Amino acid sequence: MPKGNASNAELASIFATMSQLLELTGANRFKVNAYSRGARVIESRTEDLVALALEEGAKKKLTAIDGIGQGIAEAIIEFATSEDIAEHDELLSRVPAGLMQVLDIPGLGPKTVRAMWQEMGVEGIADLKRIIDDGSIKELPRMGAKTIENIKEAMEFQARSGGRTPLGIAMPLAEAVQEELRAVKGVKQLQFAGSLRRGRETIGDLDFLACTTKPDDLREAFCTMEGVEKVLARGETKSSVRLKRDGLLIQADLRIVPASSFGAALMYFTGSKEHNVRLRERALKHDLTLNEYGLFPEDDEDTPPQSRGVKAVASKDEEAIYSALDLEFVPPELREDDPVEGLAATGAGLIDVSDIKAELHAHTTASDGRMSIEELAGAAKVRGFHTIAVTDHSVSSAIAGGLDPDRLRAHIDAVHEADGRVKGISILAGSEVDIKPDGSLDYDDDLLAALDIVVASPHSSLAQDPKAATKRLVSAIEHPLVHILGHPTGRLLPKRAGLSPDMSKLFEAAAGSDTALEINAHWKRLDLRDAHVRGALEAECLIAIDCDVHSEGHFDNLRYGILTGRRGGLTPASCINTWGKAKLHKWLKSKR
Ligand code: DGT
Ligand code: CA
Ligand code: CA
Ligand code: ZN
Repeated sequence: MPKGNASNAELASIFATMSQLLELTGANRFKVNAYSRGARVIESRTEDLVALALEEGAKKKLTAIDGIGQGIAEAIIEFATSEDIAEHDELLSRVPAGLMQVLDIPGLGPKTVRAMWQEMGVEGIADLKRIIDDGSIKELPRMGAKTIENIKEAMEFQARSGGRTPLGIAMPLAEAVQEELRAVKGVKQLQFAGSLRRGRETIGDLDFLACTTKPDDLREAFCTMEGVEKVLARGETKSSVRLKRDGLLIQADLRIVPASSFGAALMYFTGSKEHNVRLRERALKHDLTLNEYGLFPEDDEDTPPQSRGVKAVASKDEEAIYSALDLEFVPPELREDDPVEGLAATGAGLIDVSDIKAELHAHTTASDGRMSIEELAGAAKVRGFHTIAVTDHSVSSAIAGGLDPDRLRAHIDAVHEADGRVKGISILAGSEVDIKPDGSLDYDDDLLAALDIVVASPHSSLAQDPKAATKRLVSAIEHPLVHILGHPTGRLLPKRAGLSPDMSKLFEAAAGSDTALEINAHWKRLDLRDAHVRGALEAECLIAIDCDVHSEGHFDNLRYGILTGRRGGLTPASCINTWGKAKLHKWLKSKR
């Protein structure tokens, strides 16, 4: 598919990115410089190079331009004809996406960022913040107090550029604020609402609701709490602040409402807008009117009922309002669309964090994880899991320390040996095996058959065209030795879209071959995403929710995977991680 409307600027930015990626991966200077020069040259040209690349004798015409060599000319032609550059995809798959944000911090060059990544395991802003906070950043060369101070300043500045905040960043921040404000004298109720309560994958702003006997105190606490950079509004019922914490800049609203209408306000400000609209329509059909103060009898007056002392039919809690509308309670995660349909399909018995009994996608120090087999097993045991699967990377993921067949054989023995030694949890020998662009797997069948569990995931060529991506993923799903398709699209929030296969074909294949589809719980992935989960369930697929553990903290991302599952209507029965040990192991063995 020719990319007819791509501009020189777009092309230039790809080459500039590639140059940075090359530098981060430690490529030689010549190539790094050639690409960055190429980017500048491309940007400065007035003729349309993408169009030129589709002409007869394109290569000759392109290399005739000073600053464009063979390699770059070929890449431009590849871009013009196929819409992507394989080398670009390959580089993107090797470098953690968060690292580019670190590189974007003013004053941080590729050399320093590479050292942070390779020597301290920094993969994004949160990691950088961690090594600054615990002081380990000082171990890097030329890292004095002044430099560190500058980096901190710059991180805050970068965060200002804004955009929507990933769920996994917004949630801990909102919970911290919630806890602080609940401790303020007079506060009876305080709860975040909005998209965060609905568990959306990204969050625009934070919405808090409160009931208090001392509104002045709460307003004061809100407007002066840690990190408030600017008070945008400070009214009777609504205050707004710009909040800056941990390098993140986000707006937060606080609404103080009467205790008698807390439920109605919580419902209104949880949204979504669409859900509210449906509820109001439904109210009208019942001769009722619904607003943020309550559900009232409809009487055709212009003045709102609450200001005329009209008694609400329901207002104090959400349950009562749904019930007065003849609806079951709709969990916030399902409040995106029609309340009746949404609920009728899946309202009761949605999955919960406490249902999860196994982690089936985890890495150790054998590839790019931070924990040994024993440490991983210990962390899983603490969480009450009956099973942990060790699934290190396969040989193609070289940058992630992927195991060649000999190392994998030794690793299988080490895992089985640990399983015999460690009591109270079952440790499975597995692999996160790369699905190559053509759909073949990274190990031969004999080796795969020696594994207790196989998670097959795409890591490279993630800009592949949809048809090829569908074929690739379907063949992995249908491979008789594969148990789980890991992070099916390979997307990374917020920027990398990942593969866009025909999902219905994937669902059909997965249901037909009894292969589970993963919800990767890392907040950067959430892949399957909510809508995909719903589709998969409609096709009667099995779902796995896994944390893709690389370090102990990753286990805590489980809640984001659960929220995503709930948004898709997931119940425990369809999620293999909730099954008892005997059932899970029997299912695993059915593919051996
Ligand atoms: P966000 O912040 O962009 O991630 O998304 P939300 O859903 O948190 O939206 P936000 O913060 O603009 O408003 C919070 C909730 O308030 C929203 O989900 C529904 C409710 N709401 C806000 N504005 C309107 C409106 O104009 N009509 C209705 N029906 N509801 C609204
Ligand atoms: Ca919001
Ligand atoms: Ca808001
Ligand atoms: Zn993984």
